[in-house]
Amino acid sequence: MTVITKSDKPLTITVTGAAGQISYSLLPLLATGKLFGRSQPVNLHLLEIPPAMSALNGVVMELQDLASPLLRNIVQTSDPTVAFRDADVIILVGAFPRRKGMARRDLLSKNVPIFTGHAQIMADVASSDVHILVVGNPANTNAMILSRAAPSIPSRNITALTRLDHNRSCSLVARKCHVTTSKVEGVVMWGNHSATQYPDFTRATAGGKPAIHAMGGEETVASEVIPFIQKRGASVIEARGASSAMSAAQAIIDHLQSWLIGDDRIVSMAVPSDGSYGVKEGVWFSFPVRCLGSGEYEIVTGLEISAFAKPYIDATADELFAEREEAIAISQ
Ligand code: NAX
Repeated sequence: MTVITKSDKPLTITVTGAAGQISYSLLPLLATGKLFGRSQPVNLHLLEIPPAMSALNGVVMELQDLASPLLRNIVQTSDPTVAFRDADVIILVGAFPRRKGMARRDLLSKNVPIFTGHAQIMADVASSDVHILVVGNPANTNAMILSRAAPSIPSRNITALTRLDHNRSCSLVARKCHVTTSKVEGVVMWGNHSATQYPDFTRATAGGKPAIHAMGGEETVASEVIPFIQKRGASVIEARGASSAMSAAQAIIDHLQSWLIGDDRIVSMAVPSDGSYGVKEGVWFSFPVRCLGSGEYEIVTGLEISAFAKPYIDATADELFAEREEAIAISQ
């Protein structure tokens, strides 16, 4: 994928759930070159459900009022065929929200048809080299369902967002070790974007020195630090009365920049498992990845998995396989 063109040809980015709160933080970043740089024009195709079209119209007015020279064409629509046509990059933010008291199966039963329907349309009308990021929850399993429903799209071109969890962990290390986040390396986010996610600080360094002692040692990491990260989303909701949006939007930009442009650092992305670390194929699992540029990546293999880490990785893999079974049963 040639994502940075020297020509004046705009890249087309489709965003679903475009009138929602993450998109409200994300769209200005896309429109002003924070993803592909200030010489790459973009078209924005914005998809919403019919009841949200009026709100979307307001968002579009604001996008126009940004007066960004990079923003060429804006399409606002409730028709996925229009939204996905010729898309180079698709960011799937729109999803049925989890309501109070809703079991995970209920959430899956609402989202499986949405992602299945979108997948088939994308396969037909998007660019032949489209790259798709799934954000809407349950993100890992939505990505799996999407891939099954659109076998003509290479599964490597479909990833799900765990970069927010990764960024939360890097920021925590930086705060504990009194360094800037640019000095933090080696954090890995394993597994599902859910409460079973495993933020792994085993190899984390701050300014080149192991961070684990400043984090309180293994016992404190287990009893306080890992739950702190796993519950961070819930803490934001409790404090703000709304879920993470600004940080989610930035994580989307970070994920896409690493994936599509390249990154020297090892980052975390949910990608189709290739069997690495004993995680069987069939689920989108967050692994440490090295992004090679132009949408190419490789899972970093050979990291030692300690006796401390293994039960966490197994638990989040088990959850993803259980979700996979439920989602497939719903789709049949
Ligand atoms: P909002 O409820 O503010 O926005 C979602 C928007 O999606 C709404 O405007 C809704 O009308 C639209 N929508 C619903 N069904 C649609 C469909 N079939 N086609 C197009 N649009 C549709 O939620 P927001 O806070 O923006 O969060 C969006 C999603 O991101 C949620 O599923 C949320 O759980 C998920 N998140 C995922 C994260 C991750 O790291 N993977 C972190 C942030 C966030 O929690």
